[in-house]
Amino acid sequence: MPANTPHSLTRRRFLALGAGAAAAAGLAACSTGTSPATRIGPASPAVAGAERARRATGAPVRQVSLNATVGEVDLGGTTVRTWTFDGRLPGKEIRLKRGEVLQARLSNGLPQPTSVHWHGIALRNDMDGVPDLTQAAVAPGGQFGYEFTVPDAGTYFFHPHVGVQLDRGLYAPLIVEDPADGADYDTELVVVLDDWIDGTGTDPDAVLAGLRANGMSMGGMGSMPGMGAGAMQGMGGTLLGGDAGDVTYPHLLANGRVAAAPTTFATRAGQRVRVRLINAAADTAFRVGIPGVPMRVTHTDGFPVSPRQAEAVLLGMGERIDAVITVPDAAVPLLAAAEGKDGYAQVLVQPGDRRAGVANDAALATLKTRPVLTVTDFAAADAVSLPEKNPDVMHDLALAGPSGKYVWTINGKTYDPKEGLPVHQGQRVRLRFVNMSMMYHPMHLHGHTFQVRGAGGRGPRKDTTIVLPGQTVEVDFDAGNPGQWLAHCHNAYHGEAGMMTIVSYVE
Ligand SMILES: [Cu+2]
Repeated sequence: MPANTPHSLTRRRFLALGAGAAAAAGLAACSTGTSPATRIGPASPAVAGAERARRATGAPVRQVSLNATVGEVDLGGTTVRTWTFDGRLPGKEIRLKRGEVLQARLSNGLPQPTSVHWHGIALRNDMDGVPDLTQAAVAPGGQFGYEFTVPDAGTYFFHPHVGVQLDRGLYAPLIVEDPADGADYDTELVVVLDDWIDGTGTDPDAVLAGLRANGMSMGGMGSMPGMGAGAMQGMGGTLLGGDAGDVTYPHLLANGRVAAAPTTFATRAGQRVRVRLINAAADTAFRVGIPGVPMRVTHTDGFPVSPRQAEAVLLGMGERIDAVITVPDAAVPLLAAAEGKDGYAQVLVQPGDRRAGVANDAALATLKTRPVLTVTDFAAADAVSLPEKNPDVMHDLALAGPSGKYVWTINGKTYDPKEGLPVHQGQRVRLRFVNMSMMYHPMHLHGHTFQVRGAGGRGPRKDTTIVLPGQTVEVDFDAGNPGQWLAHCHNAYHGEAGMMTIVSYVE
């Protein structure tokens, strides 16, 4: 089915068509369990062995503490009570060099169990932060010590992997520097994007409960606040091919601030700035650009691509893009427009004492008329492109939901920690994401960076990639990091409503 399925199709009808297509393709037969007895679990010697192989003797150790806490945060004129790391939004950036060791002590001051997942890092499995799969959740008042080597440079972030805690304020950048960094830029700007609802009279747990209570009527028919972005705000004209989201957010944030009270990046005209864009939202994709200022895109999800000039880029939830800009002789807004929804966030790029107003409708309108580069426009740099090889194993992940209930499935099932897609160490693995639903899904694989297979062969290296409605996306990776790894939708509500499975290394 084409990605531009007519919007007049109802979700239910589309699902019926999707089910038929799946049966025709034989997808119904593809679900495969892995027995816990044969699994290479987080405590396996193979996991410790992989970490030893990554760690150089005498590798520097960087120590940080993370206190998950409840408190008030000012979003820029609006104060909300929420959950953050150490009272900051975003949390304090962690920055280290490739090959260094991160020791992070998490203290849980929240009323719920929590964990930290180090999004995009090919780390040891027992430090991946997935409760019941790689560790026990950290109870309220409890602590956990994370320790792992960071093998690859790039732009990453971290967040809990419990419930919909990601949709509170528990996130921060994790930047891994490469010795060659800085050759083509003078300074850096890290921009974390978010959609915000917590502490505005509701919270993410209540939003999820509302979606579940509304079931099939989600998508704008319900009367509950917080729901209905898809139907109410632009089924048409988006890059997402269908519903833009399940939740209507009162605020959109860049580096913790609403557009009306943005942060300012003080710089100088002519400076080359490496902009590290991170989408930490739960249910919102962003179209990002600086009207009139071209961006030279250099990395997707931390890994280098053949550089491309872009006027705008699309970031789904969990995705990152690095781009170099040259600061003009005028203040300009870096705009992040919520794709298919209303609203935007911004950071002001301000050379010297040049003043900028907040972005106006004209600047936003300009952004929305410019070409947008998406995953299909990028190819991995030669140095990180996987060598051509036929896959040793292929797994289909049929993405569907919801029908009747607010449930999102992979291969007809909701997440079951005992089920998985078996792989063996050393295999070339191909995952095929087959989207049978009306909504896009940013699909994320833990512990690996796959290579998207583009129409012309080799696409970019990524750990999160958007799969549009009706689309099939193939990704390849080499199974070189033993353990149990989630593969899931990075829409926090979809993941929690079932759309997660496990890439399961087995003996
Ligand atoms: Cu999804």
